Amino acid sequence: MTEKVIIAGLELPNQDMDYAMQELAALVEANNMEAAETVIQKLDRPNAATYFGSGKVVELHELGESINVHTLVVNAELSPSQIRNLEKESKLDVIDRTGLILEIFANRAKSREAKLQVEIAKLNYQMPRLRTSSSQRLDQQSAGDAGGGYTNRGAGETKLEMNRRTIQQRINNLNHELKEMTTSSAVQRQKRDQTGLPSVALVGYTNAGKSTTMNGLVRLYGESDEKQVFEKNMLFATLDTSVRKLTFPDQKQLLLSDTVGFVSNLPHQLIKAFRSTLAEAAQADLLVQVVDVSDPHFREMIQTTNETLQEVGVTKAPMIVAFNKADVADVEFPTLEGNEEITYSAKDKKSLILLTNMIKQKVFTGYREATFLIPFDQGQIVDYLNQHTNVLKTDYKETGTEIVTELSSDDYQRFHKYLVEPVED
Ligand SMILES: Nc1nc2c(ncn2[C@@H]2O[C@H](COP(=O)(O)OP(=O)(O)OP(=O)(O)O)[C@@H](O)[C@H]2O)c(=O)[nH]1
Ligand SMILES: [Mg+2]
Repeated sequence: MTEKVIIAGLELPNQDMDYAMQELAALVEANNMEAAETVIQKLDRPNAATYFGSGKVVELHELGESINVHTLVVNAELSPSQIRNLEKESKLDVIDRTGLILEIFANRAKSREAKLQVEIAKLNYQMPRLRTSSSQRLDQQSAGDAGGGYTNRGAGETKLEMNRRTIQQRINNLNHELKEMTTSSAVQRQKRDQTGLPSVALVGYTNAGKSTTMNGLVRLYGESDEKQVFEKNMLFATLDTSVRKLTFPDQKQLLLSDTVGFVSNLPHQLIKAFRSTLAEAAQADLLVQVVDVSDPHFREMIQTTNETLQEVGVTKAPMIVAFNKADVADVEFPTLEGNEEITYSAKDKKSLILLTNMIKQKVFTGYREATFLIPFDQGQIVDYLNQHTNVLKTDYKETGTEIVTELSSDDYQRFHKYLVEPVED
């Protein structure tokens, strides 16, 4: 059964509260809970002790009693003492926005790498929130995670200190393990780089349609045994980066990766933890920012995505902005705006082909047509050209096989000595 909760936020000056609370409700849903009531308080600044003003706290308590709800989700990151005070006075379990997102990530993480990253983020969040009294939600959870080494039963300050040390030690160990893993994935990345294939990363706000776009492209150009990635109408469906190889009819190939989605105010602990995974995106030759153009707030989402990319250090890669879900946005599609923007639907084949052409134009630069004469005893070169380049014509001459083909400048250099009428660079 999904747990019913109350969601609450402060309307501070200059805030689009409807949007913020809608998004919080979607996050709550992504954590298998349901927002039964929404409470908003207008204030100039948060109350230092309880975040909400005292009248509102009483109201929250009464509301909880009357609808029999025991959990309050707050649309901000609260200080440890604010959570403590608010819990005490509202008699509700309090989850702040950061804690909520961390819980979602913890439930979704599948790969060892994602699990490690989420656990480090969670421990970093919990550390200042450890306390000696009461058995609160977070203490219970952390006890489970770390093998029960630090439940708090009011044993006093020394126990608390010890718990902090245990957690710090665990964070260090996990970081170490993660670093080793990242090193090996960096090695893998290097291996892929050596294949010389360009890489393209799908990035963007959560639920924009990155995975659907990836699956559509893989269906068209992927290897036949390539698995589909998980796509679903919920926030943070994807936590692990997946990479797929695409091969186009002209034999050109590239590596496409699907990445974790972003959300406004993504907890800094998570950004830090996911930095290494997202570094994958930083290595890409091209970013495709997928945007849900059917969402009235798509402009804010683009802004958040750009800011988050900056935060994780992805600043230099060229980017295409791909306005997705045009089929439900009442706009014409597929259409191009210059060679930097496309309006499309990830569920429409014509759209995907247009997007592909756009991507290809950006990443396959330096390709040229050339004619080679390959001696008959160099059959392996003929095989290579047939498999990896866009062969336009083959003729059998007395001295060898003549091949007219379109190929990358690397391959061009490689087979330079077999060129017929070599062209000066
Ligand atoms: N109508 C319509 N729905 C789409 C389109 N593209 C994706 N969707 C739906 O949007 C929802 C989210 O799609 P995903 O591909 O999982 O989104 P994502 O960007 O990978 O999301 P995260 O992994 O959570 O970051 C799914 O229900 C998709 O079926 C589209 O072009 N049109
Ligand atoms: Mg996804």
